[in-house]
Amino acid sequence: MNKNGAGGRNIIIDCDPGIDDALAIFMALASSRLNVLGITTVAGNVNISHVTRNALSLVSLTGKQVPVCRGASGPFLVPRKEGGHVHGENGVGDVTLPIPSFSEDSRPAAEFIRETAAANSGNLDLVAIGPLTNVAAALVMYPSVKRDVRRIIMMGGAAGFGNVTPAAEFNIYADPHAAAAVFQSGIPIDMYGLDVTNRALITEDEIASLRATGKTIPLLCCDMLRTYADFYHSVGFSGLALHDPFALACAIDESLVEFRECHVAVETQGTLTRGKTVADLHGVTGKPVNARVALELNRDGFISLMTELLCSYD
Ligand SMILES: [Ca+2]
Repeated sequence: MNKNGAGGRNIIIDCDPGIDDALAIFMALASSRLNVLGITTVAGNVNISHVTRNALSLVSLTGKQVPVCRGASGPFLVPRKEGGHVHGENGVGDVTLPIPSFSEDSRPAAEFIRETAAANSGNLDLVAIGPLTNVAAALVMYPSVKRDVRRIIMMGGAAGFGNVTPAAEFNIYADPHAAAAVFQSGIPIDMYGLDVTNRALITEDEIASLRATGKTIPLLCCDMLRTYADFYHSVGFSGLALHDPFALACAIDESLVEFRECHVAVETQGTLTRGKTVADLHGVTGKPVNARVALELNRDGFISLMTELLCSYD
């Protein structure tokens, strides 16, 4: 039991919905093993107004209500980078979402993180599935956050190759200085990077099975995934890489992956490699472990868990 009397792991989802963020939000709110205390939004896939409105609409669709707090409208030091070519102009595959049934919380994201972490000290995990600007802002402004947050579960980075550049993954590249601050924070990090999420693929047959349920939320997910499919097919993938849903699934069941504990640093300067997560998998630097980097995954187990959660809505 947690302090709110509900079962499950207390989390805040920091996100930039985002098609794959949308699926992750639906999954989180359906899981009895997670207790979503709030959602904070950050500019990333699309601008802060779109991601915040999308988050409100997505939560409304579930029939639940959690605080949705607006966060950073751009990164600390670098120009803003959007992922609209992957996620559509409105961030959710240009699917029209319903008008939200409730309003955004008046607390800024970083303040909400501070307050919620203090109220659940040692019993709160941040699930960060967008650029890390809000998380870094909370750490910089409120030192108590380092003490109160138990773990950061992150979709971001790669021990291997990047996607937005040959070296860097989108969430880290979008705000490398924020990511560097998070990796230097001392809070234990579970890093679900492209090493696993590029293999967390859903096939067209599996999408067809979701659609065949005829249920509202699975159908909406399939509609959003159409835009996502256009991108992944254009870059030669055999399926659609479900980055954020995979990290969220691992917040529920970490046995879906195998980790390597190591030190991870973020390149903030390199002209070719800015935003790369440099994972010292072989311990050559002698620097202390600050992350568990997921390197292997149970794809079938992930798809099964995701399908179960998405189809649990009426
Ligand atoms: Ca995201």
